[in-house]
Amino acid sequence: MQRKIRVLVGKPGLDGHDRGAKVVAAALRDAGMEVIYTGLHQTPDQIVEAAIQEDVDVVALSVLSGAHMTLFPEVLSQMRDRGIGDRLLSGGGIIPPDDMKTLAEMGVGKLFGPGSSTQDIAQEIRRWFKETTGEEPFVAPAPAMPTHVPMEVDAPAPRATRASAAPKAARTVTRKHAPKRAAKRVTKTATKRATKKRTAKRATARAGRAPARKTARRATPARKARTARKPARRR
Ligand code: B12
Repeated sequence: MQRKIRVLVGKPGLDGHDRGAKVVAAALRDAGMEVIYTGLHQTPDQIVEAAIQEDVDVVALSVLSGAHMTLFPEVLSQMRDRGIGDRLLSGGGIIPPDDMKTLAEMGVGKLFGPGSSTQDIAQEIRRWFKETTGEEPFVAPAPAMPTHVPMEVDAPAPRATRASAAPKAARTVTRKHAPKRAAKRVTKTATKRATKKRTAKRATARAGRAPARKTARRATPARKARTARKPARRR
């Protein structure tokens, strides 16, 4: 019968880089393993205690702080002292190849650096499990293909005239944004018009004339008299 491999993902020390640990923990869970994540800032003692309590097959540490040459040997030593030295101690993080070699000679399993494939990590854990226990590990079936196409969410809003030509999914997503865009366009045009008017007014004011009027003034008798009294402009 197939059994789920139990893995404890631990973050020892003051290292706050937890992205890698979370990515690996999620990937191993998706691959069909039982994963326990300790969370940040655990001591080697706490990690080994949790490994015993949870009866895990694998203790996997994530170390990006540079303290791997202290933390891995410490956890390994405690695992041996407390009767779980037959389990796999593995992990990853910022660990130079030379240090990986030294740790392997001490008895630490394969370690994974930045850019490692999570499939390779899962495969290595399964390989170790099969080889050590002789049991067949449970492997989760491959996930189904996604049914939605997220690309369409960012598709530009179709023009009103071309709306019917746009693919259906894109139309549904963008329609709710269309009024906003239209409002923006209106505001833009109004602002442009107002700026144009203001510029024209300033230009005429600078030239010393009154701004041109759209409608001609009615020639009232009083106005006629005023115009007649005005002296002719000198050149
Ligand atoms: C993102 C990042 C941060 C983020 C962390 C966000 C977070 N919540 O994780 C922030 C901005 C907070 C940060 C802060 C710091 N950072 Co930083 N950071 C990085 C950066 C750019 C990427 C790390 C990352 O998330 N990668 C993506 C994940 C998915 O990849 P990963 O962690 O490497 O994991 C993969 C493998 O390593 C491995 N793996 C990792 N864990 C595990 C666990 C198991 C069980 C297994 C099997 C495999 C495995 O498999 C993973 C998948 O491929 C690296 C540079 C780099 N290119 O790696 C620097 C880096 C890690 N940071 C560094 C430093 C120095 C710091 C600071 C000390 C800077 C400072 N002076 O403040 C602080 C420390 C903060 C702290 N409290 O610890 C140094 C570490 C140097 C070292 N150890 O020798 C690095 C290498 C940058 C550099 N080149 O100098 N950092």
